[in-house]
This record gives sequence, structure tokens and C-alpha cells, in this order.
Amino acid sequence: MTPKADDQSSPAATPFVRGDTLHDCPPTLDDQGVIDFCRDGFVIFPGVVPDEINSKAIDYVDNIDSNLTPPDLAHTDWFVDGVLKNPQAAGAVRALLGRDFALPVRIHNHRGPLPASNQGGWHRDGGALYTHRVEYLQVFYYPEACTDEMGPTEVLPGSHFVRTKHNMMSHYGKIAGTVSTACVAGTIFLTAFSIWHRRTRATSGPMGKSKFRNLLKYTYWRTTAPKRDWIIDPAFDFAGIDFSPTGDRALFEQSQGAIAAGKMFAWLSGVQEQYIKRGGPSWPLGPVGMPPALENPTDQP
Ligand SMILES: O=C(O)CCC(=O)C(=O)O
Ligand SMILES: [Fe+2]
Repeated sequence: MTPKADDQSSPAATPFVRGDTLHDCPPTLDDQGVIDFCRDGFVIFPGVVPDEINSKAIDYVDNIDSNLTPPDLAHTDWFVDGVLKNPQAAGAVRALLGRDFALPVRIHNHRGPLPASNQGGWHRDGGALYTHRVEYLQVFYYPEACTDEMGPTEVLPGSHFVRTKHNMMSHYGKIAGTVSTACVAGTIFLTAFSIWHRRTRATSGPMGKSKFRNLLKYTYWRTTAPKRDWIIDPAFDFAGIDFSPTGDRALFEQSQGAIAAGKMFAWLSGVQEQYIKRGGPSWPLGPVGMPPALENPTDQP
């Protein structure tokens, strides 16, 4: 018997993912939330982790005093339950990666002394693809408040679709339209892996409990086929979606950012075959009722 498409992508058919690392929970993003992620390449949840967990996390990373991988956190119950399975943040992961997503197995700490005169160069993390597929998410957690003086990460909305080699971007200074992730304690933000980002300069002395700015980073993986399985608004008007990223004109060739975000949304919704880009005013900009594409639609740019 031929398995259904959905069966082929079920966790059971993915032997390299251990069952006990899978997680499911109610999604916390609706259609507009998913579109915002496609368009901007990130979503921020301020202060969602309780203070008690934040304090434990700071004590933990301060005791190992290292910017290397805190080895056990991915397998420490209070961290898994309070951070990795945090209902708001993991609910957004659930919306974007579908049911039974794989939990992170490794945690990194981007730990920076306060103050620190150097700032990071603009970059995408190693191994990034430019793609409409959301196979995994890179997620960041600030256990302490991070002010602009403490050198938060800044991200460039929409840049997850902007093709530039690392050595052609790292020297850029201030870019118009960037977003600071300065935040209250317990903030988690999710990113498309290829988003441009950098650490900003830390001008403050030691703040809070720590002499460092701690930023924990980890990755979740998809194990099921994409489909529109998030908070559904039955009245949502698909014909009226604005996919244009902030700063579209500065960053992209005209409209290309919106088209890329539209393709990502079609893929996430499980209707990629309905995405047809023929150039110019075609989907998602064109009229309803266009004739089908002449070529294989999954091959569209
Ligand atoms: O330390 C930062 O703010 C940026 C960290 C970073 O580039 C990364 O985690 O990939
Ligand atoms: Fe990075």
C-alpha cells in the first residue's frame, strides 16, 4: 500500500530523531503571526520565562564560567520545561515547525564581558541556505534583562532572503531598519537561520547579577510535512496579505522580498504547488483565476 504523504514525514519515519526529544504543544501564532515571521525572519517574546528559571539559568552559566557549550542544560528538567518547552515560545515553534518537532540537543552561550569595546560584524551563521523552507529554527534566550548598553544582538528584518557573501557584509556599520533585541529578563526570540545579525557594542559596566551578557542559543527541527496547522482565523483574507518587509526598497530589488516571503508562507501552509512566480505581477501579486503555470510549479524561483 502506498503511504499517504503525511505518513512519509511522520516522526516514526525519521529514525535519526529520538522519540524522547520530540515535543508537541498548542501553537501560539495565528496566520498573521506566521506571515510576520516569513516577512521579517524573526519573532520576539519579551519576558516569557519566569524569574525563578532565569535566576537558575544565570547561576548555572556563571558557575561554569565559560562561553562554550553549557553541556547539560539541554537535558536538565527545569531548563527543558521552563525554557525549551516554554508555552509561548515553544508554541511559536509549534506553529512554524508543525507537531512533534525535535527539541534542541545542544545549547550555546554567547557570553560577552561588560563592557566590551568590540562589536560583532554582520553575518549569517555558518551553513545557512537561502530558502523558503523552514526546516529548523534558531532560537535565543536572554536570562537577564539586556539593555542597549549591554550589547544586545541586532537583526535586520527581511535579510533572511538577501543574498550576500559573508566577506561582503561583515564590514557594514549601522544599517537602516535594524531591530535591537534589547529586552527584559526571560525574553526568547526565534529566527530564520539565514537572518543577518551581529552583537552590538557593550558600553555598560557589570549590570544585574552577572558581569556578563549571557545569550543562550539552540535549534529546533521539523519532523513533519508543512501544513497550515496554527491558530486559524476563518475570516482571514488571503487576498489582502501584505508580505512587504520593513525597508523593502532599501534591502531588496523591488518586491522581491515580499515574493520570497509569500513563497515561504505557501510552503509553510503546505500549498507550495499553488505558488507560481512567472515574473512581474504574478502570484502573490496577480489576479485571482490565473491559468496554471506551464512548467512544474515546484521548480519556480
Ligand atoms: O552575541 C551576539 O549578540 C550575537 C551572537 C551570534 O552571532 C550568534 O549567536 O550567532
Ligand atoms: Fe551569529
